[in-house]
Amino acid sequence: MTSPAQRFATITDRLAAQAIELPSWAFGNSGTRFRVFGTPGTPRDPFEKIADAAQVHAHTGLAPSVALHIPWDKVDDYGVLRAHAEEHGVALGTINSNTFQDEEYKFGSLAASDPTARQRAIDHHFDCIDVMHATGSRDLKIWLADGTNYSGQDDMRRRQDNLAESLATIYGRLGDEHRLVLEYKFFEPAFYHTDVPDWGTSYAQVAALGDKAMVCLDTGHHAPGTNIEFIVMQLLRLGKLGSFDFNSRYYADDDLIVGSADPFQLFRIMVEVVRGGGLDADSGVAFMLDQCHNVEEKIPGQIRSVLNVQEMTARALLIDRDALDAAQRANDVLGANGILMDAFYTDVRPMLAEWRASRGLPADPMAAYAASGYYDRIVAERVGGTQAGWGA
Ligand code: AOS
Ligand code: ZN
Ligand code: ZN
Repeated sequence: MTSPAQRFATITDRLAAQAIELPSWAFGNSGTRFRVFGTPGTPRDPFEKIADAAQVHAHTGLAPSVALHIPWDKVDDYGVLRAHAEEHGVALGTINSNTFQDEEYKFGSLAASDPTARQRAIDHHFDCIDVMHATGSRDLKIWLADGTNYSGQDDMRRRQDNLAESLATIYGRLGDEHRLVLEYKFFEPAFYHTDVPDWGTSYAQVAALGDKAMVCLDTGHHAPGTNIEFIVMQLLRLGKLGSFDFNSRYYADDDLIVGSADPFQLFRIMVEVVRGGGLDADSGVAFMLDQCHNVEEKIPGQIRSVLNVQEMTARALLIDRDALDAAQRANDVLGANGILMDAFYTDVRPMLAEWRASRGLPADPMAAYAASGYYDRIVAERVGGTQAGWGA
């Protein structure tokens, strides 16, 4: 029987390879439909958002890239933004499109019945692909607000066909090095039907496109009680899990700190990621956060999230796989469950702290950030921060 510390020593190589992408919009002000609260020191432009994201990476070694959202992160020269990111020790990552804020998209975008709205949305994605060439990004992430509020409002079948055609047009424009990831969400802003409501629809749409099209799984986009880890397993099994949008929820699409509402669910998801090879270098799975920090400080909010992902990854890696496999094959119900729970209940925090310090990182990234003086500096320097985007 090996000790937890001995077992931990066997997983550090895999932990060292972990990379979690941060969303630029997490650093801007955000809120609910009731109120957007301002936060002192909020970035005023994409350059400052990237500088803040780089703080998360500097303190954790876990977040080497930043996802952009177009047009919230629109700049004149993306080459300059890319160089700025590199100077700060991070890369530009996924490009998120936006077809939900313009008047023209009132009745939908890529799935809309109106050909003018569809063409506008396709053209926007062409612009995003141009941005990807300049930023060196691999992934174009598409989340659609398309849907209807009332039965009979529009023809669901026609909209699905429109969507397939629009996506094929965008797919044809991708560079060889690019991928398209299609995110699903079961409701909101549409309340009767959504054009990409579930992983099956996303899978059907991307499977029709080709190898460079994958599914994006946002952990907050499922009905309560959904077994998300089953979906993770299935998409990995099918070779179509392109990316995660990690966040946490109690009710709907709450976009809270990852693992805050249900750390055990995050553990179960990471168990299936490990089981399905999603952590392997060649898996291609992008681990992104999709969060908004409404009342809490944003940089520590992101630090807490990436640490939570790291912690649950470590626990998932600690599972005694051989013993679990033997127990499962023997139909040892409680034995198998006990092996999983032993890993979940292993407190890896002291081991992670020690390991971080051994790599020249702060043992306690939250405390190190708080002591760094960065927050006071940005509060003094920045006045009039921008909003993350909703309603902007
Ligand atoms: C929306 O609910 C989705 O989660 C998208 O990923 C969206 O583009 C992102 O939250 C940025 O606002
Ligand atoms: Zn998302
Ligand atoms: Zn969402």
